[in-house]
Amino acid sequence: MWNEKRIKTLVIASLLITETFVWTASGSIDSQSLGIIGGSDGPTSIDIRNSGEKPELPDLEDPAGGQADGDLSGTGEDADNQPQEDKHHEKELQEAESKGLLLLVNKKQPISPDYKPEDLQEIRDFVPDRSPETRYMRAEAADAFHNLVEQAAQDGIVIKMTTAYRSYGFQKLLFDSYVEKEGEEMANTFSAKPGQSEHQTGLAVDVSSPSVDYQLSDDYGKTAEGKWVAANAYRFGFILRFPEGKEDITGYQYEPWHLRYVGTFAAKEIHDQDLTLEEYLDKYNVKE
Ligand code: DAL
Ligand code: ZN
Repeated sequence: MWNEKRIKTLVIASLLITETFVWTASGSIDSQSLGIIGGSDGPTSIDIRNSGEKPELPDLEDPAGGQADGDLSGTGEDADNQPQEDKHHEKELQEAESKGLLLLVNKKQPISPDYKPEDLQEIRDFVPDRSPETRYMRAEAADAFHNLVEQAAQDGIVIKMTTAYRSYGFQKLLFDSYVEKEGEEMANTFSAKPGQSEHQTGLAVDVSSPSVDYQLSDDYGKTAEGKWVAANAYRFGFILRFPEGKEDITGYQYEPWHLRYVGTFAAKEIHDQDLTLEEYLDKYNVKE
C-alpha cells in the first residue's frame, strides 16, 4: 500500500486544497470548535489562558537512584559506577521530558481532546493563504523554528510553515474532509484522526518552499529546500517525524514536510542514529 505512488501523489495534491478548504469552512461552519475568536478572515485572538489539562509525564527511570552527579573515583565513573556520559544522557532526556518535549502522540497513544499547550506563541514565517489559527507553536519550538528559517535564509533557502498547532476540532474537520474525499483507509495513511495528531501538542510544524509552490508534496524531499531541511533541522531541535522506510513504525507515509520539535539533544541523536521518535523513546526507555 505504501508504494502506490500514483495514488499517494493525488492524495498529497489534495492536502493543500483541503487545508485551504478547512480554513474557509472553519470560519463559517465550526469556528467555535476551533477555538477561534473572530470571523472567517481569521482569529482576532486565540485564547491561550484557558488551556486544557496537561498530561502527566512519568519520570524517566533513574538507575542511579537519584544520587547527585559527581565523579568521586577519578575514573570517569561516578561512585555508583554509572559512566558520566550515561549520566549526562539521562540528565538531558529528563530535562527534555520535564518540558514535555518528548511527548509521544500516535495511533496507539492519543492525546486528550482538551489538551492545549499553555505557552503557544505566534509563528512569523507562514504561508499566508493557510489557516491563521494554526500559526502557533509552543514557545521554545517557535523560537527554534524562527532560528531554523533564519539560518536557511542565510544559506539561500526559503522555508515557511503551512500549519503548526492544530486543535482537536481543527484536526477533526481536516480528517473528516479527507475521509469524504479519499475514504477512511486512505486518509489513515497520511492524516491523523483527531486526538492522534502531534500537531495538537504545539510541537509539530509542516513546512514548504517556493520550489513546490508551497504545497505538501513528497517531491519536497528531492528539492534543495527539502534536502536542507532533512540535513539541518536537527541542529535546531527538529526531527523528520515520518521518514521514508519507517511507515510501519510511525503509521504514516513519508512526510518530508512534517517536523517535530524534541529539543537539540534528542534531535541530534535521532538524526545521527536514523531513528523514529517511537524507536528512540523505546531505546532509552522513556515512557511517555
Ligand atoms: N499528517 C500527520 C500524520 C497528522 O495529521 O498529524
Ligand atoms: Zn504535519
